[in-house]
Parts: sequence; structure tokens; C-alpha cells
Amino acid sequence: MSLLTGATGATGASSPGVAEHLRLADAHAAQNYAPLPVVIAAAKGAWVTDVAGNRYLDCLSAYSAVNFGHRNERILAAARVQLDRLTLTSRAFGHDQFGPFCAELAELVGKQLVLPMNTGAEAVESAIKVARKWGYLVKGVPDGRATIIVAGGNFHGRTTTIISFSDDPDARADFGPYAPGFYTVPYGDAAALADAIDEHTVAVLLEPVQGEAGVILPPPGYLGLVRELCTRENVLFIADEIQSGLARTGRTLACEHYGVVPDIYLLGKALGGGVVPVSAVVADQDVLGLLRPGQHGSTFGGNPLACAVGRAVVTMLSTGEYQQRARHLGEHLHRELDALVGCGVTAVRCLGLWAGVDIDPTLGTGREVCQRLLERGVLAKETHGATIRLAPPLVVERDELSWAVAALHAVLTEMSRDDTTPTSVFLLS
Ligand code: IF1
Repeated sequence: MSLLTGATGATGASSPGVAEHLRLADAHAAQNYAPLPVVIAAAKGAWVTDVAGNRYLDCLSAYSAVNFGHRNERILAAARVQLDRLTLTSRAFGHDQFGPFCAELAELVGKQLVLPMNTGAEAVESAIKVARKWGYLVKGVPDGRATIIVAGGNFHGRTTTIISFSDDPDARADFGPYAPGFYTVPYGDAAALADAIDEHTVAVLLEPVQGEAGVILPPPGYLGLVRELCTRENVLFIADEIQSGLARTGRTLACEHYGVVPDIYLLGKALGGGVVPVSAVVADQDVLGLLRPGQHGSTFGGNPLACAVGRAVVTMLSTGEYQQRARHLGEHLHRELDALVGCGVTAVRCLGLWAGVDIDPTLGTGREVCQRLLERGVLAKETHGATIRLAPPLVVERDELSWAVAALHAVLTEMSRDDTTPTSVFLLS
């Protein structure tokens, strides 16, 4: 079946116009990314089109910020209505989208209060501030002594505080002095966490599923033990669902898979529908109720356009249709990826429509695989080393997933032939 209409997956850099775009970006932008050589000009649903008219299946979704598909009609409609009414007031004044957005998001998540922010990192930073304040005002930790425990392999954003507790050398190097008050324990090790908690610990901050680490799923029972430890030791459990949340894993929140309710949820990315930055800290009165006027804020946090888009996202999530799609299509994706184990793939981790695929490092790097996938019309991004993450928009179709996995199989077979070490061609059974 030809899934593709129009040209597909040419080597982007050679197409007319692409080279000029890449030259301008190289000449005038800070080089804090090394993007694949593709210049996207349009998108709809799960597909993007580059400046030369080549189409690609998006298997990154802007790191799960485009869960509902590029230019989702319901989200765009909500944005267009709001654009024609009111876009920004600051929170010095109220506006008619704010209360409804907070009420609807709180209900979706099952908490009482919402602190709307913009980026994921802002939500993480806001949660760190609120957890520390809770530690001093409620738990009785001596002022300035609050500590927060994080997991090795974490990714929570790029601010100077957040990279202070990153163990990724690229994210951390040369950005000191580093913020104090954070301790790192191995992800998945509840005993290490129990040993690390002391009278100054105010919170444990975890991704329920570690995205950038390679879609690392928690060991059975781990998150339940984290919940028990936090409850027993009077410590806040903060779940960073900025990448894992909002239907990506087949549930509204990844924590649901593990029967765990954290004290604080962090949301972002897809909360903005792939249109505007929207993030939020969501918790109950006993935590977020501690904030008083003047103690925290943001020019754009909770702005009318963001709230209108966020309301459309919450409404779409309230039916469960996207969660169901992610579950059912994710089962299909998982089955198809599992068939590649032993054919250039060494391991697959999958939860909903979110997969970490470990490539045999003797074949090449994740980056090389993604470069070759690009040439076959599939956009994907490596995490680290030889691991690629697949996170297509949840509107993707079953046969498109099969087509993308077939492209991965073809790439791995091609790389095995290119490889100097003698390996058999990967024939699917
Ligand atoms: C980049 C990674 C992913 C996140 C979680 C907070 C944030 C993120 C679990 C901060 C953001 C983004 C940031 C972007 C690429 C991407 C990323 F590769 F960096 F690590 F997804 F895995 N918590 N992740 O995943 O949210 O401030 O960006 O809105 O910085 O390169 P943000």
C-alpha cells in the first residue's frame, strides 16, 4: 500500500531551498541543537511536509507536545475564537477562560487546584518552590534546609536549577554554580530512596516513565513503594507527567497504570495542543493553597489564549478516545517492534503509543538510524547512544505505524549490509 502521496523522504539537504534554510539557521541561530537536515513547512495530523514538498510521518510529535495531531481542528477552532476575542491580560486581572480552565483541568486530574504556567521547566521550577514552602510551613523543616530527591537518568528541563540535578553531562557542564538541595538516587531503587529520605526531605521528583532516558518503565511495584515511602515519611511525591501525560501512554496520566496518585502532577507539552506553550502544577489545597499573592507568578501563565486551548485539550481528553487509541495502537506498535528484536533491535520498551527502541550498537548510532529513517519518510529522534524514541501523534493510523516499522526494518537491514562485521540479513519470520 502506498501510504504516501507526493514525494517522500528525499535527502532533505539536497532539495532546493532546504540548503538555504539550513545555511541561514547555521549562520544566525545559536547551535544548541543539531537538527536532522529537514526543513518542515506544513503539517496536518501525523504528517509533515518539507519546503521541497516531501512528506514525512512524524514519530516524535515535538517530544509528545503534538499528541492530538498537527493543527488539530478542534484545538485550532478554540484558538481562532479566542484570538478574535482576547489573548493576554496578565493575572493582574481576571479573564473569562481562567476559572473554567483551572476547574476543568483540576477535575480531569482529580486534584483541587491548578497553578498555570507556560513551559514544562517553569512547572518543574514552580513545584520545587511550592514543595520547599510546604516543607517550611507545614512539615517544619528548618528554613533553607529543604532537600528534594530525584532519580538518575532524569530529564526535567534546562534551567540552572533543574540542570543542577541532571546527570547528563551535556545538559549540565559549564553551567555552574549548581543549585544545592538535591540528591540523586537510582531510578527504580526503592531501597535507595528509603535510605536517602531524611528529616529535611520535602519531596521526591520523578518521571513515572523516564522519557529522555529512553522510555524507561518503572520496575513492577516501584511507584507504589515510592507512594508508600512518601506517605510514611511525610514527603511530597511530585510526578513529572510533562512528557508521559495526557493520553500518550494510553491513560490520561501515566501514574494510572501503576495505581498511584502523587501529591503533585506536573503537566505541559500536549496541554498546549501543539499550538501554544501551556503547563501546570496540579495539586490539592494543602499544597498549592500555601501560595499567597505576590509569592509566585508569570506574565503569560494562565493567559486567555492558553486557557482556551487548554480547555479544548481537557475536553478532548475527557471522552477517553485518545487514551483508547494510544492503548490499542500502542499494542500494535509494540507487536511490530518486538518482531524486530534480533533483527538489529536489542530491546523494545512500549507503553501506549510511546516506545524506546534499543538498536544493536554494532550497526550504528541512534542518530544514524534516524538519518536513514528520514530518507525513508519517517521522522524520529534518538534519545542517547543507540536508542530511538517513537512517539507519533495519537491520530496516527494502524497501517502508518506498520509502514514506519517496516522502514525501520529496512534501515537496519541496510545498515547490517553496510556493516563490516559479518551479520546475516535480518529476515522477519
Ligand atoms: C529540549 C529532551 C524530551 C520533559 C519532562 C520537563 C520538561 C521536558 C519529562 C521541560 C522537556 C523536551 C525539552 C527539549 C527536548 C525534550 C526532551 F530531549 F530534552 F529530554 F522530551 F525528552 N519534564 N523535554 O521531557 O519542558 O521546558 O521543554 O517545556 O530541551 O531539548 P519544557
